[in-house]
Amino acid sequence: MALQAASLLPSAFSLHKEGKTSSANLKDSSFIGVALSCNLKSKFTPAAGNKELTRKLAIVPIRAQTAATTPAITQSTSGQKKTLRKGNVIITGASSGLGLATAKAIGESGDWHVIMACRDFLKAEKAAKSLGIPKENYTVMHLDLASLESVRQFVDNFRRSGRPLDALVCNAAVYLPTAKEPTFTADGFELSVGTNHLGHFLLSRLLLDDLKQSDYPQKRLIIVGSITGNTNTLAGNVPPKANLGDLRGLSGGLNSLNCSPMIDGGEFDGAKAYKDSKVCNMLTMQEYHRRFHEETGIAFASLYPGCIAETGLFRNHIPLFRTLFPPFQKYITKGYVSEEEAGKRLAQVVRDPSLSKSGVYWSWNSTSSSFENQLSKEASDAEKARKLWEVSEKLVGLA
Ligand code: LMG
Ligand code: NDP
Ligand code: PMR
Repeated sequence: MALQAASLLPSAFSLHKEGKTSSANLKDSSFIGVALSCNLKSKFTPAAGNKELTRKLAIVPIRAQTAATTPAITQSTSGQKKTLRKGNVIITGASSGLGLATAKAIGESGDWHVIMACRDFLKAEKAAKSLGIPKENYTVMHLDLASLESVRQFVDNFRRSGRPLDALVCNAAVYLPTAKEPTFTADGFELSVGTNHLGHFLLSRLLLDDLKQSDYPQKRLIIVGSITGNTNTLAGNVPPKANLGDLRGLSGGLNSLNCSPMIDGGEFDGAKAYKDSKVCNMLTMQEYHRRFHEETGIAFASLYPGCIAETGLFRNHIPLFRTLFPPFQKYITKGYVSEEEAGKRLAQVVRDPSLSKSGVYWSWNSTSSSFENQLSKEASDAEKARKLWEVSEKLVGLA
């Protein structure tokens, strides 16, 4: 299954983990300052004395607490329509599932242009056509998040298109629950965290300048999170649980050569790697908020759109799971949501004026009203978010 996943990605390669560092002998390193056992540690030691950073970190607390409902989706979006120019939104992974449903919800309205950033150009084109998204309302552009080079090329291509950027949705993800061995991105990062977190980290950092330059009244950067990364929920307590530990595996490059492919330095576990990547997504959103919201006015948000139990996300799970999971979510947990409904929810976070608050992790209740949800202790740990930001910057070549 690991090889099968890798073969979906032309630029990915597979490696076995003979050289993997045992997690046991790494357990004593401290989180702050990260005393790493991996031989890559010197490359990833955060720069000392960054005063500018310290200053920015001191401002704007996260306001993602509970309560405050907003009206249901269908009543909300109209308002400013006629007076605004067409908005432009990039959605990664818009060739299926949530991303595609969001592209449809936004693309059929006529007041937004959707840039579908996808690794499989033809699949995305076909999907957009078959859903009847009007041609003039979308463009498919190639983006493989499992390659930093591809991310940079995508940003260049987008800039050459001359479009302003008003919203960015980091949606794409892979989930490899049955993989026995890790697979890797073109740059040698474990595939789930490399794609879901690091690819998006570089993409969003590069596109932040474009968002800043937009003259659109509401500019947004959205990173899709999930309940399964939040250990303050039942779903987040299904083993294996997310846990980034002290980030020693990430600091070592997640490459399995001299370091663990897991963020916390442990044994490879595909389901955990996915959940860890979602924690990274939610931490990254908050770090963006702390660093850039006040200065730029951009609203940074994350969300859990509900359990969309039939998407391609589960393509690598065992057939029994794929059969039982949808009825389990529909009738037992009642967490199930259709792709269409989830797409409308994410579309709200992109363009609904009532969801313009920054630093929020949005969720929806059973009547489809949005509310500001509470993140788990780890997923709202500001110190971990800062550390994650700094290590990620180095891994993607930004620092
Ligand atoms: C880990 O296991 C794996 O180790 C890891 O590799 C990765 O895959 C990870 O998160 C993904 O999962 C965790 C998981 C594996 O184990 C558990 O969660 C432990 C508990 C499992 C116990 C399952 C019992 C479920 C009880 C729910 C209530 C049952 C009510 C039955 C009603 C029947 C009505 C006819 O677990 C799995 O992979 C198992 C798959 C679980 C999927 C959902 C389970 C559905 C349970 C049945 C619901 C049926 C719904 C209606 C359809 C009827 C068909 C019988
Ligand atoms: P899908 O598998 O349907 O969609 C994932 C998308 O990501 C696909 O378009 C896929 O492309 C794309 N993708 C994967 N790898 C890459 C890559 N290297 N470069 C570019 N694109 C890539 O899953 P979902 O729609 O369910 O997932 C979308 C988001 O929703 C994810 O962030 C997931 O974590 C989140 N989520 C999903 C939940 C659910 O219940 N399904 C619940 C909570 C959150 P391709 O079509 O080519 O495979
Ligand atoms: Mg979960 C209210 C309960 C609830 C919700 C909302 C989800 C969402 N799950 C819940 C409960 C349970 N799940 C329970 C009680 C079990 C044990 C039977 C269970 C199991 C389970 C498995 C094996 N659930 C899963 C898996 C997966 O492989 C999925 C996963 O972890 O993907 C990372 C998954 C999910 N459950 C969810 C959601 C939204 C997912 C998948 C998507 C995601 O987080 O992105």
